[in-house]
Amino acid sequence: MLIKKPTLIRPSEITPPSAYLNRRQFMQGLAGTAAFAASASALALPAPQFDKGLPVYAGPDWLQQQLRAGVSNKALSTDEKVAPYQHAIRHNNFYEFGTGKGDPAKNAQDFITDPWSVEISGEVNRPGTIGLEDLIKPHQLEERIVRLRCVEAWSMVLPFVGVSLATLLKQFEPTSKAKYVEFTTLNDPKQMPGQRSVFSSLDWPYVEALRMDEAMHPLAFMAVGMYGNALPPQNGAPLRLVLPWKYGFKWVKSIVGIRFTETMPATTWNKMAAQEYGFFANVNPAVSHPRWSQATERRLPSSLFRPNIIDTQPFNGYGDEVAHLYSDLDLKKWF
Ligand SMILES: Nc1nc2c(c(=O)[nH]1)N[C@H]1C(S)=C(S)[C@@H](COP(=O)(O)O)O[C@H]1N2
Ligand SMILES: [Mo]
Repeated sequence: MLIKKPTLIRPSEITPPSAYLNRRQFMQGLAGTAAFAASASALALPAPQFDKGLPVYAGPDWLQQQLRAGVSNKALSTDEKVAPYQHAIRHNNFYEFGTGKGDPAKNAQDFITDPWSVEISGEVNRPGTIGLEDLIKPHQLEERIVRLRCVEAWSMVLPFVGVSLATLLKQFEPTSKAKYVEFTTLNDPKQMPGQRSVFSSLDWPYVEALRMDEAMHPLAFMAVGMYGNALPPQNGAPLRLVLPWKYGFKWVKSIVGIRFTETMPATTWNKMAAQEYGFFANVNPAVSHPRWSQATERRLPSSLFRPNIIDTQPFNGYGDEVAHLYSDLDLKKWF
């Protein structure tokens, strides 16, 4: 059973990014960092600090204070080895900033994430626009170390900091008509080169959604931080979903809209290719993508000599927690 009573840890126990790097990775990181550090130094707000040559994102003052005041527990966390920080911030999917894995780290550094607000709408008693600080400040921050399994068959273990999604959503008082909740990424072609690209096959803004019972599940999480600090822009600053039992494409980044609906919303990847990307997108080794198997995954970091291929688990290994949500669904049909 993953669900334990949370305990508080002292701020001094928050793990700084450097502690996630072993010495060898640190040396490799430095060797490859000069060019990256140079490009990241011409920054808009918030300016990253550098921790052993890697950019660390402080975020706004209120968030930094909240992070230092203490982050709770390791409840719902895996004890697997966390990906080295430099991999987490340089291997990204964030098509708004380009389709290459290294594009977001290059193109998102000037992305303005403060001030930020989120519009709450639809089947809800308390709609309106709420500033990020007002959304997050009332809640105790929590660290969750989770597996991210991309539909492209790679995975990473990442340490997020944030708040349970249920806690955030309940305060808006969804009505009894709210059966789904939809999350929308910022639409800003001026800042997001991928949204200007004529080659883009995706419709903007990026939208994904959950059934209400999925959104209210204790594993569903809203992150504002990573590796003990604010979220880097390439990882979806300042606010992104963490849904450990679902393929990464459901983990919407840089959220500006939360809408409660009675009917199933149209979602970005499903609209692009419904036969390849289902609405539910639960990790499932038994249902292949039409163009590749989902039975195994490449756990990052990996290399030619150490490919690090592991078996993919149903619901990404979180079946004990979430399988009951889908007991009446044929998962081959509702993939
Ligand atoms: N807005 C937006 N959110 C997104 C994506 C995207 O392209 N745009 N890519 C998704 C995919 S496919 C994955 S695997 C994860 C990757 O998260 P990471 O870059 O923090 O590892 O973000 C998801 N969230
Ligand atoms: Mo993905």
